[in-house]
Amino acid sequence: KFWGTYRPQVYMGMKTKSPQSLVTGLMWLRQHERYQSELPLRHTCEHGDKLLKYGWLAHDGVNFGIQDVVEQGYSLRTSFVKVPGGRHGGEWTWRVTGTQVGVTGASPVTISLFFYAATDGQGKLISVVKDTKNGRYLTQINGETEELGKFKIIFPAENTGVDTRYHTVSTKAEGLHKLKEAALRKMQATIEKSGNNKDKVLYFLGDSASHRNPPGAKSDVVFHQVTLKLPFEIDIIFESETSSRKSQLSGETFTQELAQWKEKFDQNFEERFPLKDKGYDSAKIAFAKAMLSNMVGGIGYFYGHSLVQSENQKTPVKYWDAGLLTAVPSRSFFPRGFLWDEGFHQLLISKWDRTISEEIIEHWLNLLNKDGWIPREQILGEEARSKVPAEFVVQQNKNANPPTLFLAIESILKGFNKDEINEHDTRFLKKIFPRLEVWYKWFNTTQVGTAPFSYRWRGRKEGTDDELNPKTLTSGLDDYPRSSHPSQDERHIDLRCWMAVASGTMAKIAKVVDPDSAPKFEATHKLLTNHRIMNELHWSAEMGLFSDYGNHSDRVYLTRKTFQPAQPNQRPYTKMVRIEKQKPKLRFTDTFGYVSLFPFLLQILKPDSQQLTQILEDLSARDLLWTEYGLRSLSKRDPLYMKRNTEHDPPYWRGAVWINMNYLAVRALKRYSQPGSRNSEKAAKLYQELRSNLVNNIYNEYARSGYVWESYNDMTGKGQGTHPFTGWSALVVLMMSEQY
Ligand code: 6A9
Repeated sequence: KFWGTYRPQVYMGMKTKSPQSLVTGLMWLRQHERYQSELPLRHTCEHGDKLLKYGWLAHDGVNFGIQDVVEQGYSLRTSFVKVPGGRHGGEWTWRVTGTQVGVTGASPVTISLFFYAATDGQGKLISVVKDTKNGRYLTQINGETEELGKFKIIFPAENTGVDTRYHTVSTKAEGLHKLKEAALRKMQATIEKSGNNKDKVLYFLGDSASHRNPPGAKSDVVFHQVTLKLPFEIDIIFESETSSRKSQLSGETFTQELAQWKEKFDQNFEERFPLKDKGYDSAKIAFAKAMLSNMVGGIGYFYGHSLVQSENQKTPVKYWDAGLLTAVPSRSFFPRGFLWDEGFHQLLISKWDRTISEEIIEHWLNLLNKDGWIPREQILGEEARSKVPAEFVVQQNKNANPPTLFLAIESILKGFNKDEINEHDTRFLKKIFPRLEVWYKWFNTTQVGTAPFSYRWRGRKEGTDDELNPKTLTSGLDDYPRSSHPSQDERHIDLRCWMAVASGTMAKIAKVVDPDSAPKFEATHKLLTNHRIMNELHWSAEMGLFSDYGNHSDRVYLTRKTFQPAQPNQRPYTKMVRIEKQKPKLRFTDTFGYVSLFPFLLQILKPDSQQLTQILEDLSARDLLWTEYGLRSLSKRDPLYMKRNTEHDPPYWRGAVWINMNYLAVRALKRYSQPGSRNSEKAAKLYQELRSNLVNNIYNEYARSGYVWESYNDMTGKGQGTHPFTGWSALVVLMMSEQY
């Protein structure tokens, strides 16, 4: 697992799991195109590229992958196979296959592919170039880096059609976040005849280009430009000097090895997710395979440091440099690690390949600081930072995020052999336990509320009338309504439930690795799952729902007000501000939505409890949370349902259907449908309906739009927000296979 597609932010790229890794990648453009100011050169995954679809169809996280990238009029298939061996992390071959799609008889499209290799501050790359009648042809790159030793990247000539043109350039870039700029600097438009037309085409024309290398650049980059007509098939081979492989992995050998891996993948998939047995047709199974593959193929390796603000410092300080292997929520819009997303990701990944999950969990836990805190959003390295607006970069060291890694660990524990925990399992638990303990303690000291056994998310803005309801980014549910006036007296039911889960899992692990400490976790678990205490703190008897508590008024509104700046010569301006038509007071917030479901979602309620009966009844009410597309986040009858938070801030968790929460709901319904309780029949019925609503809608939207989405519209079922979002929305695979 040294080499991998650990650059999920680009359409196709590979690097090694090491700091200052050599990176390889692909850019492309369609020639003879009319374009305005922005050149249609594809590189990082962008909404603005408007691709019809892209993503892995098959990817096992280790050995191979097959991805389709579909553009208007043509598609590219990028596949790779890795080969272990040698002393430097193995070798690989990529294949790019171009196909024309759409109208038959249309004149063939001309594509330029730009393969590149780039260093990140260490190592060297030497181009081996041959001048041919088709241009300057880069036959191979000879390179060397600390961790790869000597290697070759070979560009075989087999697929040279008569019309194929070659160009190459060796250049420099300011860093890995500036590779596209480095390419564009060296590219020149020339006029070329094609048929009767004279068109603009873009080639590397060496040093006649107007721009020179930037000073002080730290990346060496070599580009291999191949310009050819569709259809085509091209291989690129990475060979290590220390490998012992006899035949080159290309051509027919590659075709065969790829087919073998694909077959194995299909078998493994069927074994782990038996979807045929569940009655799914081949289209839905292919969809599920793509979901898993994008989750696994979206794993990235990032290296760098967070910027952290603590109370003790005037300005943010650097966290230490560290590497992070992590799945990402979205390759296009947030290609980086998010703490609570990761727990959901690992629920799926651990069922595919437990060793990958274990490694990722260990990586995350290594980011704990001495206090026991893990930053919520991991923006590591220049490439990651280049995608984030400055105001989002700094992480606050008082801010939490749900400890969902416990869900993933719990799910991994379930897979253990109960009678005899083997050496591997014990080693894993021993490794993570001390870190989990510090993390758990951090929550139990910094995130507790004033009332005994209560918890409170930090990081809400106090004393502001800028927002309709001050956000709780830390909870992961951003603008989901909490008490209108944040204060010390608040208590949050979702955080309390997360801690109930955490204490339960801690107790289970402790029993294996540190039995003496188990009773204290068990005691906490007992307290946090005690119905009487939970009801006292959070059950709003008047409304019949679990609720947050705090200083709250539900009669708050945004209105436009005019302000006169201090300087008399400046013009008055207007702004939306919050006004209250009723003073806040300490009370239950009585909001019905995802947060009120937590004792059910995290299965803290006893199967026979009256509260569960109430929740199940409310779940199916169509004017509250139930929709044909899944459960919406906030009751349609809530005063803040689909309300903007500021004039610039549209509703996010105020109505939309989110898949992580729906996965927990489906999972809980399955558990509560076990016969023997008075709630089981109702739960069983809801389980079937909710599961099929979700699976059908996510699948239909994928078929319609080509993508999986961040959330789904509660009125139309349409995907919305960022895409592809094969983070937690990919949990649909577990719903299909009924693995919880
Ligand atoms: C904004 C914009 C190019 C928001 O999936 C990641 C998180 C979730 O953890 C959270 O629960 N998302 C959810 O409410 C996306 C957060 C993106 C923040 C970055 C910067 C990038 O501009």
